[in-house]
Amino acid sequence: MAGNGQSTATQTREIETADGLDFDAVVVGAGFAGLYMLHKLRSAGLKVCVFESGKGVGGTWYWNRYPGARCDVPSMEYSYQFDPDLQQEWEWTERYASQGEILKYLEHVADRFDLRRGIRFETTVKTARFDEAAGSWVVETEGGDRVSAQFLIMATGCLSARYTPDFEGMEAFEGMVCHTGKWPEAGVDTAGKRVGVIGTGSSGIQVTPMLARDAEHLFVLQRSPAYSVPSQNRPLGSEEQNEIKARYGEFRAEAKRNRAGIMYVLGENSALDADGQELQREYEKTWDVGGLGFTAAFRDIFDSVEANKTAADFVRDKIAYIVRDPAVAEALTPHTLIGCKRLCVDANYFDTFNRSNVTLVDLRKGPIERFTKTGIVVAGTEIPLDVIVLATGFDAITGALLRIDIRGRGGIELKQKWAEGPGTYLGHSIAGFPNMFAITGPCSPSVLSNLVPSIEQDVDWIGDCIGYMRERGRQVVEATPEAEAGWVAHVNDVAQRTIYPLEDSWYVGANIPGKPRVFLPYIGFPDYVERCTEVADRGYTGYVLT
Ligand code: NA7
Repeated sequence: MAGNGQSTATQTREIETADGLDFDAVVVGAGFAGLYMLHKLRSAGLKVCVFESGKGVGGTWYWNRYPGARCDVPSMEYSYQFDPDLQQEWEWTERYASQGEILKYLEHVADRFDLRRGIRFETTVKTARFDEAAGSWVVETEGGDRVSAQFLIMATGCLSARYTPDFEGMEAFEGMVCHTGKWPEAGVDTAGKRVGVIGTGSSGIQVTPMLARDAEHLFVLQRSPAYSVPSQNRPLGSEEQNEIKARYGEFRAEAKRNRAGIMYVLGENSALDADGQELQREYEKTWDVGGLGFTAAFRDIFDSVEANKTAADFVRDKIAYIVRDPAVAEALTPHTLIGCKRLCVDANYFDTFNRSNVTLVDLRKGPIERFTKTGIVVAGTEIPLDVIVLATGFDAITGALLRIDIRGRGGIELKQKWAEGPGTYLGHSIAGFPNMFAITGPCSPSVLSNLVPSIEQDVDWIGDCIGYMRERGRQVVEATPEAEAGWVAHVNDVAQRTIYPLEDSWYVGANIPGKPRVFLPYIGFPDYVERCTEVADRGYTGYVLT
Protein backbone atom coordinates (compact mmCIF):
# COMPACT_ATOMS: atom_id res chain seq x y z
CA MET A 1 0.00 0.00 0.00
CA ALA A 2 2.99 2.26 -0.49
CA GLY A 3 2.13 5.82 -1.24
CA ASN A 4 -1.29 6.03 0.38
CA GLY A 5 -0.19 7.74 3.54
CA GLN A 6 1.97 10.39 1.94
CA SER A 7 -0.84 11.90 -0.07
CA THR A 8 -3.46 12.15 2.69
CA ALA A 9 -2.87 15.84 3.29
CA THR A 10 -3.25 16.68 -0.38
CA GLN A 11 -6.39 14.64 -0.84
CA THR A 12 -8.04 16.24 2.16
CA ARG A 13 -7.18 19.66 0.79
CA GLU A 14 -8.74 18.98 -2.56
CA ILE A 15 -11.85 17.56 -0.97
CA GLU A 16 -12.24 20.28 1.65
CA THR A 17 -11.67 23.29 -0.52
CA ALA A 18 -14.18 22.27 -3.13
CA ASP A 19 -16.86 24.86 -2.46
CA GLY A 20 -17.56 23.91 1.13
CA LEU A 21 -18.08 20.23 0.47
CA ASP A 22 -20.33 20.70 -2.51
CA PHE A 23 -19.30 18.52 -5.41
CA ASP A 24 -20.38 17.85 -8.93
CA ALA A 25 -20.12 14.15 -8.24
CA VAL A 26 -19.59 11.79 -5.36
CA VAL A 27 -18.19 8.41 -6.32
CA VAL A 28 -18.41 5.55 -3.84
CA GLY A 29 -15.52 3.10 -4.09
CA ALA A 30 -11.95 3.31 -5.38
CA GLY A 31 -11.51 0.01 -7.19
CA PHE A 32 -11.26 -0.35 -10.97
CA ALA A 33 -14.60 1.46 -11.41
CA GLY A 34 -14.14 4.33 -8.97
CA LEU A 35 -10.62 5.14 -10.12
CA TYR A 36 -11.55 5.42 -13.76
CA MET A 37 -14.76 7.33 -12.95
CA LEU A 38 -12.74 9.86 -10.97
CA HIS A 39 -10.27 10.25 -13.81
CA LYS A 40 -13.00 10.58 -16.40
CA LEU A 41 -15.02 13.21 -14.57
CA ARG A 42 -12.03 15.13 -13.34
CA SER A 43 -10.67 15.29 -16.88
CA ALA A 44 -14.00 16.80 -17.92
CA GLY A 45 -13.55 19.53 -15.30
CA LEU A 46 -15.91 18.24 -12.62
CA LYS A 47 -15.26 18.48 -8.89
CA VAL A 48 -15.32 14.93 -7.67
CA CYS A 49 -15.04 13.31 -4.27
CA VAL A 50 -14.43 9.59 -3.92
CA PHE A 51 -15.19 7.80 -0.67
CA GLU A 52 -13.43 4.52 -0.05
CA SER A 53 -13.66 2.22 2.99
CA GLY A 54 -10.19 0.76 2.54
CA LYS A 55 -6.92 2.37 3.48
CA GLY A 56 -5.86 2.26 -0.13
CA VAL A 57 -7.15 1.89 -3.66
CA GLY A 58 -8.06 -1.44 -5.24
CA GLY A 59 -11.53 -2.44 -4.06
CA THR A 60 -11.85 -6.23 -4.44
CA TRP A 61 -8.10 -6.45 -4.99
CA TYR A 62 -7.44 -4.48 -1.83
CA TRP A 63 -9.52 -6.74 0.40
CA ASN A 64 -9.09 -10.23 -1.07
CA ARG A 65 -5.47 -10.80 -0.05
CA TYR A 66 -5.79 -14.47 0.82
CA PRO A 67 -3.02 -16.75 -0.39
CA GLY A 68 -3.73 -17.91 -3.92
CA ALA A 69 -6.05 -14.99 -4.78
CA ARG A 70 -5.81 -14.53 -8.51
CA CYS A 71 -7.97 -13.26 -11.33
CA ASP A 72 -9.59 -15.83 -13.63
CA VAL A 73 -9.44 -13.48 -16.63
CA PRO A 74 -6.03 -13.25 -18.37
CA SER A 75 -3.98 -10.27 -17.24
CA MET A 76 -3.56 -8.86 -20.77
CA GLU A 77 -7.34 -8.46 -20.78
CA TYR A 78 -8.07 -7.71 -17.14
CA SER A 79 -6.66 -4.21 -17.40
CA TYR A 80 -7.72 -0.75 -18.53
CA GLN A 81 -7.67 0.25 -22.16
CA PHE A 82 -8.70 3.90 -21.80
CA ASP A 83 -5.11 5.11 -22.00
CA PRO A 84 -2.97 3.64 -24.80
CA ASP A 85 0.30 4.62 -23.09
CA LEU A 86 -0.67 2.92 -19.84
CA GLN A 87 -1.67 -0.13 -21.80
CA GLN A 88 1.68 -0.24 -23.57
CA GLU A 89 3.82 0.53 -20.53
CA TRP A 90 2.53 -1.94 -18.00
CA GLU A 91 4.21 -5.35 -17.99
CA TRP A 92 2.36 -8.31 -16.52
CA THR A 93 4.45 -11.16 -15.21
CA GLU A 94 1.94 -14.02 -15.43
CA ARG A 95 -0.84 -15.16 -17.68
CA TYR A 96 -3.29 -14.75 -14.79
CA ALA A 97 -2.35 -11.97 -12.43
CA SER A 98 -2.18 -12.50 -8.69
CA GLN A 99 -4.04 -10.22 -6.30
CA GLY A 100 -0.73 -8.58 -5.38
CA GLU A 101 0.12 -7.73 -8.96
CA ILE A 102 -3.33 -6.33 -9.74
CA LEU A 103 -3.15 -4.20 -6.63
CA LYS A 104 0.26 -2.85 -7.71
CA TYR A 105 -1.22 -2.06 -11.10
CA LEU A 106 -4.11 -0.12 -9.56
CA GLU A 107 -1.74 1.74 -7.25
CA HIS A 108 0.32 2.63 -10.30
CA VAL A 109 -2.80 3.88 -12.09
CA ALA A 110 -3.76 5.96 -9.05
CA ASP A 111 -0.32 7.58 -9.00
CA ARG A 112 0.06 7.95 -12.75
CA PHE A 113 -3.21 9.86 -13.05
CA ASP A 114 -2.80 11.65 -9.72
CA LEU A 115 -6.00 10.18 -8.36
CA ARG A 116 -5.27 9.73 -4.67
CA ARG A 117 -5.84 13.41 -3.82
CA GLY A 118 -9.47 13.04 -4.86
CA ILE A 119 -10.11 10.05 -2.61
CA ARG A 120 -11.02 10.03 1.04
CA PHE A 121 -9.81 6.68 2.36
CA GLU A 122 -11.09 4.80 5.41
CA THR A 123 -14.45 6.45 4.89
CA THR A 124 -17.59 4.39 4.52
CA VAL A 125 -20.73 5.91 3.08
CA LYS A 126 -23.74 5.38 5.33
CA THR A 127 -26.60 7.20 3.67
CA ALA A 128 -27.41 8.98 0.42
CA ARG A 129 -30.58 10.99 -0.04
CA PHE A 130 -31.85 12.76 -3.12
CA ASP A 131 -32.86 16.33 -2.35
CA GLU A 132 -35.64 17.00 -4.83
CA ALA A 133 -35.67 20.76 -4.37
CA ALA A 134 -31.94 21.08 -5.05
CA GLY A 135 -31.82 18.26 -7.60
CA SER A 136 -28.77 16.81 -5.89
CA TRP A 137 -27.63 14.11 -3.49
CA VAL A 138 -26.71 14.50 0.16
CA VAL A 139 -24.22 11.84 1.18
CA GLU A 140 -23.28 11.02 4.77
CA THR A 141 -20.42 8.86 5.92
CA GLU A 142 -20.10 6.74 9.03
CA GLY A 143 -17.54 9.21 10.36
CA GLY A 144 -20.05 12.07 10.10
CA ASP A 145 -18.94 13.75 6.86
CA ARG A 146 -21.81 15.25 4.95
CA VAL A 147 -21.40 16.41 1.40
CA SER A 148 -23.69 17.20 -1.45
CA ALA A 149 -23.26 16.51 -5.12
CA GLN A 150 -25.30 16.73 -8.28
CA PHE A 151 -24.40 13.16 -9.23
CA LEU A 152 -24.00 10.06 -7.11
CA ILE A 153 -22.04 7.27 -8.71
CA MET A 154 -21.88 3.89 -7.08
CA ALA A 155 -18.62 2.13 -7.89
CA THR A 156 -19.14 -0.31 -5.07
CA GLY A 157 -18.29 -3.53 -6.92
CA CYS A 158 -20.20 -6.71 -7.63
CA LEU A 159 -18.46 -8.94 -5.11
CA SER A 160 -17.63 -6.65 -2.23
CA ALA A 161 -20.37 -7.18 0.37
CA ARG A 162 -18.94 -10.15 2.25
CA TYR A 163 -21.28 -12.88 3.39
CA THR A 164 -20.65 -14.56 6.73
CA PRO A 165 -23.23 -17.18 7.68
CA ASP A 166 -24.67 -16.90 11.13
CA PHE A 167 -22.89 -19.90 12.65
CA GLU A 168 -23.92 -20.66 16.20
CA GLY A 169 -21.25 -19.90 18.79
CA MET A 170 -18.93 -18.14 16.37
CA GLU A 171 -17.83 -15.62 18.94
CA ALA A 172 -16.82 -18.42 21.31
CA PHE A 173 -14.01 -19.63 19.06
CA GLU A 174 -10.68 -18.63 20.61
CA GLY A 175 -8.50 -19.14 17.55
CA MET A 176 -8.40 -16.87 14.54
CA VAL A 177 -11.33 -16.47 12.14
CA CYS A 178 -10.90 -14.62 8.87
CA HIS A 179 -12.94 -14.15 5.75
CA THR A 180 -11.10 -14.49 2.44
CA GLY A 181 -12.74 -11.22 1.42
CA LYS A 182 -11.15 -9.33 4.32
CA TRP A 183 -7.80 -10.98 4.68
CA PRO A 184 -5.48 -9.23 7.15
CA GLU A 185 -2.82 -7.13 5.49
CA ALA A 186 -0.19 -8.73 7.72
CA GLY A 187 -1.25 -12.19 6.56
CA VAL A 188 -2.34 -15.13 8.70
CA ASP A 189 0.14 -17.54 10.21
CA THR A 190 -1.13 -20.99 9.35
CA ALA A 191 2.22 -22.81 9.43
CA GLY A 192 2.04 -25.91 11.57
CA LYS A 193 -1.56 -25.11 12.55
CA ARG A 194 -4.85 -26.93 12.29
CA VAL A 195 -6.83 -24.96 9.76
CA GLY A 196 -10.45 -25.26 8.67
CA VAL A 197 -11.74 -23.66 5.48
CA ILE A 198 -15.48 -23.30 5.01
CA GLY A 199 -16.62 -22.92 1.42
CA THR A 200 -15.54 -24.36 -1.90
CA GLY A 201 -16.38 -21.60 -4.38
CA SER A 202 -13.64 -19.76 -6.29
CA SER A 203 -12.08 -18.35 -3.10
CA GLY A 204 -12.09 -21.67 -1.23
CA ILE A 205 -10.69 -23.45 -4.26
CA GLN A 206 -7.86 -20.93 -4.63
CA VAL A 207 -6.91 -20.80 -0.96
CA THR A 208 -7.07 -24.56 -0.28
CA PRO A 209 -3.86 -25.66 -2.06
CA MET A 210 -1.97 -22.74 -0.51
CA LEU A 211 -3.12 -23.50 3.03
CA ALA A 212 -2.38 -27.19 2.57
CA ARG A 213 1.27 -26.43 1.91
CA ASP A 214 2.15 -25.42 5.42
CA ALA A 215 -0.79 -26.24 7.69
CA GLU A 216 -0.28 -29.15 10.05
CA HIS A 217 -3.68 -30.30 8.91
CA LEU A 218 -6.27 -28.71 6.66
CA PHE A 219 -9.98 -29.54 6.90
CA VAL A 220 -12.02 -28.43 3.88
CA LEU A 221 -15.66 -28.11 4.89
CA GLN A 222 -17.68 -28.52 1.73
CA ARG A 223 -21.43 -28.05 1.44
CA SER A 224 -21.63 -28.27 -2.36
CA PRO A 225 -18.86 -29.62 -4.56
CA ALA A 226 -17.81 -27.23 -7.31
CA TYR A 227 -16.61 -27.67 -10.85
CA SER A 228 -13.14 -26.39 -11.39
CA VAL A 229 -10.78 -26.34 -14.34
CA PRO A 230 -7.03 -25.77 -14.22
CA SER A 231 -5.79 -22.27 -14.93
CA GLN A 232 -2.58 -23.55 -16.52
CA ASN A 233 -1.09 -20.33 -15.26
CA ARG A 234 2.44 -19.56 -16.42
CA PRO A 235 4.91 -16.71 -16.66
CA LEU A 236 4.10 -14.26 -19.42
CA GLY A 237 7.14 -13.48 -21.53
CA SER A 238 7.80 -10.07 -23.11
CA GLU A 239 7.59 -11.58 -26.55
CA GLU A 240 4.05 -12.82 -26.00
CA GLN A 241 3.04 -9.50 -24.46
CA ASN A 242 4.62 -7.49 -27.23
CA GLU A 243 2.77 -9.47 -29.84
CA ILE A 244 -0.52 -8.50 -28.24
CA LYS A 245 0.62 -4.94 -27.62
CA ALA A 246 1.49 -4.52 -31.28
CA ARG A 247 -2.19 -4.94 -32.09
CA TYR A 248 -3.77 -4.20 -28.72
CA GLY A 249 -6.66 -2.18 -30.13
CA GLU A 250 -7.62 -4.88 -32.56
CA PHE A 251 -7.18 -7.55 -29.88
CA ARG A 252 -9.48 -5.69 -27.49
CA ALA A 253 -12.06 -5.07 -30.20
CA GLU A 254 -12.09 -8.75 -31.07
CA ALA A 255 -12.57 -9.75 -27.45
CA LYS A 256 -15.49 -7.34 -27.14
CA ARG A 257 -17.34 -9.11 -29.89
CA ASN A 258 -17.62 -12.22 -27.70
CA ARG A 259 -20.57 -12.75 -25.41
CA ALA A 260 -18.41 -12.35 -22.31
CA GLY A 261 -16.16 -9.65 -23.75
CA ILE A 262 -13.16 -11.95 -23.30
CA MET A 263 -10.88 -13.36 -25.97
CA TYR A 264 -11.75 -16.94 -26.74
CA VAL A 265 -12.71 -18.81 -29.83
CA LEU A 266 -16.19 -20.22 -29.41
CA GLY A 267 -16.46 -23.69 -30.89
CA GLU A 268 -18.50 -23.70 -34.07
CA ASN A 269 -20.01 -27.11 -33.41
CA SER A 270 -22.77 -28.29 -31.18
CA ALA A 271 -21.68 -30.71 -28.44
CA LEU A 272 -24.78 -32.68 -29.39
CA ASP A 273 -23.42 -33.40 -32.87
CA ALA A 274 -20.05 -34.59 -31.60
CA ASP A 275 -19.26 -38.25 -31.04
CA GLY A 276 -17.41 -39.49 -27.95
CA GLN A 277 -14.00 -39.08 -29.55
CA GLU A 278 -14.60 -35.52 -30.68
CA LEU A 279 -15.97 -34.55 -27.28
CA GLN A 280 -12.92 -36.01 -25.57
CA ARG A 281 -10.52 -34.35 -28.01
CA GLU A 282 -12.08 -30.90 -27.79
CA TYR A 283 -12.45 -30.91 -24.02
CA GLU A 284 -8.89 -32.18 -23.55
CA LYS A 285 -7.71 -29.35 -25.77
CA THR A 286 -9.51 -26.62 -23.83
CA TRP A 287 -8.59 -28.27 -20.50
CA ASP A 288 -4.93 -28.09 -21.52
CA VAL A 289 -5.24 -24.47 -22.58
CA GLY A 290 -6.77 -23.80 -19.17
CA GLY A 291 -9.17 -21.26 -17.76
CA LEU A 292 -12.76 -20.28 -18.38
CA GLY A 293 -12.42 -20.94 -22.12
CA PHE A 294 -13.15 -24.57 -21.24
CA THR A 295 -16.85 -23.92 -21.73
CA ALA A 296 -16.24 -22.46 -25.19
CA ALA A 297 -15.24 -25.87 -26.57
CA PHE A 298 -18.69 -26.15 -28.14
CA ARG A 299 -21.09 -23.39 -28.98
CA ASP A 300 -24.07 -24.61 -26.98
CA ILE A 301 -22.82 -25.50 -23.50
CA PHE A 302 -24.92 -22.74 -21.94
CA ASP A 303 -27.87 -23.22 -24.27
CA SER A 304 -28.71 -26.87 -23.84
CA VAL A 305 -28.82 -29.09 -20.78
CA GLU A 306 -27.73 -32.06 -22.86
CA ALA A 307 -24.78 -30.22 -24.37
CA ASN A 308 -23.81 -28.98 -20.93
CA LYS A 309 -23.86 -32.50 -19.58
CA THR A 310 -21.06 -33.52 -21.96
CA ALA A 311 -18.75 -30.89 -20.47
CA ALA A 312 -19.82 -31.77 -16.92
CA ASP A 313 -19.14 -35.48 -17.56
CA PHE A 314 -15.65 -34.66 -18.78
CA VAL A 315 -14.79 -32.72 -15.60
CA ARG A 316 -16.35 -35.43 -13.42
CA ASP A 317 -14.05 -37.97 -15.10
CA LYS A 318 -11.07 -35.72 -14.49
CA ILE A 319 -11.88 -35.52 -10.78
CA ALA A 320 -12.12 -39.30 -10.59
CA TYR A 321 -8.77 -39.55 -12.36
CA ILE A 322 -6.94 -36.97 -10.24
CA VAL A 323 -8.22 -37.83 -6.76
CA ARG A 324 -6.83 -41.16 -5.63
CA ASP A 325 -9.37 -42.09 -2.93
CA PRO A 326 -12.60 -42.96 -4.79
CA ALA A 327 -14.80 -41.96 -1.85
CA VAL A 328 -13.15 -38.51 -1.65
CA ALA A 329 -13.34 -38.17 -5.43
CA GLU A 330 -17.06 -38.91 -5.35
CA ALA A 331 -17.63 -36.41 -2.55
CA LEU A 332 -15.80 -33.77 -4.60
CA THR A 333 -17.86 -34.47 -7.71
CA PRO A 334 -20.73 -32.12 -8.56
CA HIS A 335 -23.83 -33.53 -10.18
CA THR A 336 -25.25 -30.23 -11.33
CA LEU A 337 -24.94 -28.36 -14.62
CA ILE A 338 -21.51 -26.91 -15.20
CA GLY A 339 -20.88 -23.15 -15.27
CA CYS A 340 -24.35 -22.09 -14.14
CA LYS A 341 -22.71 -21.46 -10.82
CA ARG A 342 -19.47 -19.63 -11.59
CA LEU A 343 -16.94 -22.11 -12.92
CA CYS A 344 -13.85 -22.12 -10.70
CA VAL A 345 -10.33 -21.92 -12.04
CA ASP A 346 -7.67 -23.52 -9.90
CA ALA A 347 -4.06 -24.52 -9.42
CA ASN A 348 -3.93 -28.12 -8.20
CA TYR A 349 -7.16 -28.01 -6.23
CA PHE A 350 -8.30 -31.58 -6.71
CA ASP A 351 -4.77 -32.94 -6.36
CA THR A 352 -4.55 -31.27 -2.93
CA PHE A 353 -6.93 -33.94 -1.62
CA ASN A 354 -4.25 -36.57 -2.27
CA ARG A 355 -2.15 -35.04 0.51
CA SER A 356 -2.08 -36.79 3.84
CA ASN A 357 -2.56 -33.52 5.74
CA VAL A 358 -5.86 -32.66 4.00
CA THR A 359 -9.31 -33.95 4.93
CA LEU A 360 -12.51 -33.25 3.07
CA VAL A 361 -15.47 -32.80 5.40
CA ASP A 362 -18.68 -33.44 3.49
CA LEU A 363 -21.32 -31.22 5.08
CA ARG A 364 -24.07 -32.97 3.16
CA LYS A 365 -23.62 -35.85 5.56
CA GLY A 366 -24.05 -33.51 8.52
CA PRO A 367 -24.00 -29.71 8.60
CA ILE A 368 -21.92 -27.38 10.75
CA GLU A 369 -23.69 -27.48 14.11
CA ARG A 370 -21.75 -24.82 15.96
CA PHE A 371 -18.42 -23.26 16.67
CA THR A 372 -16.83 -23.98 20.04
CA LYS A 373 -13.87 -22.43 21.86
CA THR A 374 -11.57 -24.85 20.13
CA GLY A 375 -13.11 -25.81 16.81
CA ILE A 376 -16.21 -26.62 14.85
CA VAL A 377 -18.77 -29.32 15.57
CA VAL A 378 -19.91 -31.20 12.49
CA ALA A 379 -22.37 -34.08 12.80
CA GLY A 380 -21.79 -34.36 16.52
CA THR A 381 -17.99 -34.46 16.34
CA GLU A 382 -15.68 -31.58 17.09
CA ILE A 383 -12.93 -30.78 14.61
CA PRO A 384 -10.20 -29.09 16.67
CA LEU A 385 -8.88 -25.99 14.90
CA ASP A 386 -6.49 -23.09 15.40
CA VAL A 387 -7.58 -21.03 12.38
CA ILE A 388 -10.92 -20.89 10.56
CA VAL A 389 -11.05 -19.45 7.07
CA LEU A 390 -14.45 -18.32 5.86
CA ALA A 391 -14.57 -18.61 2.08
CA THR A 392 -18.32 -18.13 2.23
CA GLY A 393 -18.72 -15.58 -0.54
CA PHE A 394 -20.59 -12.37 -1.09
CA ASP A 395 -24.01 -10.83 -1.28
CA ALA A 396 -23.28 -10.35 -4.94
CA ILE A 397 -24.23 -7.45 -7.21
CA THR A 398 -26.92 -5.87 -5.03
CA GLY A 399 -25.36 -6.31 -1.55
CA ALA A 400 -22.96 -3.38 -1.60
CA LEU A 401 -25.68 -1.04 -2.87
CA LEU A 402 -28.28 -2.14 -0.36
CA ARG A 403 -25.96 -1.92 2.62
CA ILE A 404 -26.08 1.85 2.13
CA ASP A 405 -29.32 3.60 3.03
CA ILE A 406 -30.10 5.11 -0.37
CA ARG A 407 -33.28 7.13 -0.77
CA GLY A 408 -34.52 8.56 -4.02
CA ARG A 409 -37.45 10.71 -5.05
CA GLY A 410 -40.16 11.01 -2.37
CA GLY A 411 -37.79 9.41 0.15
CA ILE A 412 -38.27 5.95 -1.35
CA GLU A 413 -35.70 3.48 -0.07
CA LEU A 414 -33.75 1.48 -2.62
CA LYS A 415 -34.17 -1.51 -0.32
CA GLN A 416 -37.93 -1.11 -0.52
CA LYS A 417 -37.91 -0.61 -4.27
CA TRP A 418 -35.84 -3.77 -4.71
CA ALA A 419 -37.69 -5.88 -2.15
CA GLU A 420 -38.78 -8.31 -4.88
CA GLY A 421 -35.49 -8.09 -6.76
CA PRO A 422 -33.52 -5.32 -8.41
CA GLY A 423 -34.67 -3.41 -11.46
CA THR A 424 -32.52 -1.03 -13.43
CA TYR A 425 -32.47 0.55 -16.85
CA LEU A 426 -29.32 -0.60 -18.66
CA GLY A 427 -27.83 -1.77 -15.39
CA HIS A 428 -26.80 1.67 -14.24
CA SER A 429 -29.93 3.75 -13.83
CA ILE A 430 -32.89 3.33 -11.49
CA ALA A 431 -36.30 4.96 -11.94
CA GLY A 432 -37.00 7.16 -8.92
CA PHE A 433 -33.29 7.66 -8.25
CA PRO A 434 -32.37 10.61 -10.45
CA ASN A 435 -28.75 11.56 -11.10
CA MET A 436 -27.57 8.30 -9.61
CA PHE A 437 -25.63 5.68 -11.54
CA ALA A 438 -24.38 2.25 -10.57
CA ILE A 439 -21.33 1.02 -12.44
CA THR A 440 -21.81 -2.64 -13.48
CA GLY A 441 -25.07 -2.71 -11.53
CA PRO A 442 -27.76 -5.40 -11.63
CA CYS A 443 -29.04 -6.18 -15.14
CA SER A 444 -25.71 -5.30 -16.75
CA PRO A 445 -23.16 -7.84 -18.08
CA SER A 446 -20.95 -7.33 -15.01
CA VAL A 447 -19.89 -10.71 -13.64
CA LEU A 448 -20.75 -12.55 -16.84
CA SER A 449 -18.24 -10.45 -18.70
CA ASN A 450 -14.69 -9.28 -18.34
CA LEU A 451 -15.35 -6.71 -15.65
CA VAL A 452 -12.72 -4.16 -16.63
CA PRO A 453 -14.07 -3.42 -20.14
CA SER A 454 -17.58 -3.56 -18.68
CA ILE A 455 -16.55 -0.94 -16.16
CA GLU A 456 -14.96 1.20 -18.85
CA GLN A 457 -18.09 0.91 -20.95
CA ASP A 458 -20.26 2.12 -18.07
CA VAL A 459 -17.87 4.87 -16.98
CA ASP A 460 -17.62 6.21 -20.53
CA TRP A 461 -21.38 6.07 -20.96
CA ILE A 462 -22.03 7.83 -17.65
CA GLY A 463 -19.34 10.42 -18.38
CA ASP A 464 -20.83 11.10 -21.80
CA CYS A 465 -24.32 11.38 -20.37
CA ILE A 466 -23.15 13.93 -17.81
CA GLY A 467 -21.29 15.78 -20.57
CA TYR A 468 -24.45 15.84 -22.70
CA MET A 469 -26.43 17.27 -19.79
CA ARG A 470 -23.89 19.97 -19.05
CA GLU A 471 -23.71 21.05 -22.68
CA ARG A 472 -27.47 21.48 -22.76
CA GLY A 473 -27.88 22.93 -19.28
CA ARG A 474 -29.87 19.94 -18.02
CA GLN A 475 -29.81 19.39 -14.28
CA VAL A 476 -31.51 16.07 -13.72
CA VAL A 477 -31.51 12.77 -15.57
CA GLU A 478 -33.84 9.96 -14.60
CA ALA A 479 -34.78 6.63 -16.15
CA THR A 480 -38.50 6.20 -16.73
CA PRO A 481 -40.30 3.30 -15.01
CA GLU A 482 -41.39 2.04 -18.44
CA ALA A 483 -37.83 1.92 -19.77
CA GLU A 484 -36.71 0.15 -16.63
CA ALA A 485 -39.50 -2.44 -16.81
CA GLY A 486 -38.75 -3.05 -20.48
CA TRP A 487 -35.05 -3.58 -19.78
CA VAL A 488 -35.69 -5.95 -16.86
CA ALA A 489 -38.05 -7.98 -19.04
CA HIS A 490 -35.39 -8.13 -21.76
CA VAL A 491 -32.69 -9.22 -19.26
CA ASN A 492 -34.93 -12.04 -18.05
CA ASP A 493 -35.92 -13.01 -21.52
CA VAL A 494 -32.28 -13.36 -22.58
CA ALA A 495 -31.45 -15.35 -19.42
CA GLN A 496 -34.39 -17.70 -19.96
CA ARG A 497 -33.03 -18.60 -23.37
CA THR A 498 -29.98 -20.05 -21.61
CA ILE A 499 -29.59 -22.66 -18.91
CA TYR A 500 -27.94 -20.26 -16.43
CA PRO A 501 -31.01 -19.73 -14.24
CA LEU A 502 -31.57 -23.46 -13.76
CA GLU A 503 -29.07 -23.86 -10.92
CA ASP A 504 -28.82 -22.22 -7.52
CA SER A 505 -25.97 -19.72 -7.53
CA TRP A 506 -25.07 -16.23 -6.50
CA TYR A 507 -26.07 -15.16 -10.04
CA VAL A 508 -29.66 -15.68 -8.86
CA GLY A 509 -29.07 -14.65 -5.25
CA ALA A 510 -29.52 -18.21 -4.00
CA ASN A 511 -26.49 -18.08 -1.69
CA ILE A 512 -28.04 -15.47 0.61
CA PRO A 513 -30.92 -16.62 2.82
CA GLY A 514 -34.05 -14.63 2.01
CA LYS A 515 -32.65 -12.89 -1.08
CA PRO A 516 -35.21 -12.79 -3.90
CA ARG A 517 -34.41 -15.24 -6.65
CA VAL A 518 -33.78 -13.06 -9.67
CA PHE A 519 -31.22 -13.55 -12.40
CA LEU A 520 -28.92 -10.59 -11.75
CA PRO A 521 -26.55 -10.13 -14.71
CA TYR A 522 -27.30 -9.44 -18.37
CA ILE A 523 -25.97 -12.05 -20.76
CA GLY A 524 -24.26 -10.57 -23.78
CA PHE A 525 -21.65 -7.83 -23.63
CA PRO A 526 -21.85 -6.86 -27.35
CA ASP A 527 -25.66 -6.54 -27.28
CA TYR A 528 -25.41 -4.47 -24.14
CA VAL A 529 -22.90 -2.08 -25.67
CA GLU A 530 -25.04 -1.75 -28.79
CA ARG A 531 -28.14 -0.96 -26.76
CA CYS A 532 -26.39 1.60 -24.55
CA THR A 533 -24.88 3.30 -27.58
CA GLU A 534 -28.22 3.42 -29.35
CA VAL A 535 -29.90 4.98 -26.29
CA ALA A 536 -27.22 7.69 -26.10
CA ASP A 537 -27.18 8.33 -29.85
CA ARG A 538 -30.92 8.88 -29.84
CA GLY A 539 -30.67 11.54 -27.14
CA TYR A 540 -31.05 9.25 -24.12
CA THR A 541 -34.26 7.48 -24.92
CA GLY A 542 -35.93 6.00 -21.84
CA TYR A 543 -34.70 8.91 -19.74
CA VAL A 544 -36.26 12.18 -18.74
CA LEU A 545 -33.78 15.04 -18.75
CA THR A 546 -34.92 18.20 -17.02
P1 NA7 B 1 -18.99 -18.44 -3.53
O1 NA7 B 1 -18.71 -18.87 -4.88
O2 NA7 B 1 -20.33 -17.87 -3.20
O3 NA7 B 1 -18.69 -19.66 -2.55
C1 NA7 B 1 -19.07 -19.65 -1.21
C2 NA7 B 1 -18.89 -21.00 -0.65
O4 NA7 B 1 -19.25 -20.98 0.74
C3 NA7 B 1 -19.77 -22.07 -1.31
O5 NA7 B 1 -19.04 -23.25 -1.42
C4 NA7 B 1 -20.90 -22.20 -0.32
O6 NA7 B 1 -21.56 -23.44 -0.36
C5 NA7 B 1 -20.17 -22.03 0.99
N1 NA7 B 1 -21.07 -21.67 2.08
C6 NA7 B 1 -21.84 -20.58 2.17
N2 NA7 B 1 -22.57 -20.64 3.30
C7 NA7 B 1 -22.24 -21.78 3.92
C8 NA7 B 1 -22.66 -22.40 5.12
N3 NA7 B 1 -23.57 -21.83 5.91
N4 NA7 B 1 -22.13 -23.59 5.44
C9 NA7 B 1 -21.21 -24.15 4.64
N5 NA7 B 1 -20.77 -23.63 3.50
C10 NA7 B 1 -21.29 -22.44 3.14
O7 NA7 B 1 -17.94 -17.32 -3.03
P2 NA7 B 1 -16.42 -17.16 -3.43
O8 NA7 B 1 -15.84 -16.09 -2.58
O9 NA7 B 1 -15.73 -18.45 -3.45
O10 NA7 B 1 -16.46 -16.68 -4.92
C11 NA7 B 1 -17.24 -15.55 -5.29
C12 NA7 B 1 -16.82 -15.04 -6.62
O11 NA7 B 1 -15.66 -14.22 -6.48
C13 NA7 B 1 -16.38 -16.07 -7.60
O12 NA7 B 1 -17.40 -16.71 -8.24
C14 NA7 B 1 -15.48 -15.31 -8.54
O13 NA7 B 1 -16.25 -14.65 -9.50
C15 NA7 B 1 -14.85 -14.31 -7.64
P3 NA7 B 1 -22.85 -23.63 -1.34
O14 NA7 B 1 -22.26 -23.72 -2.71
O15 NA7 B 1 -23.71 -22.42 -1.15
O16 NA7 B 1 -23.47 -24.87 -0.87
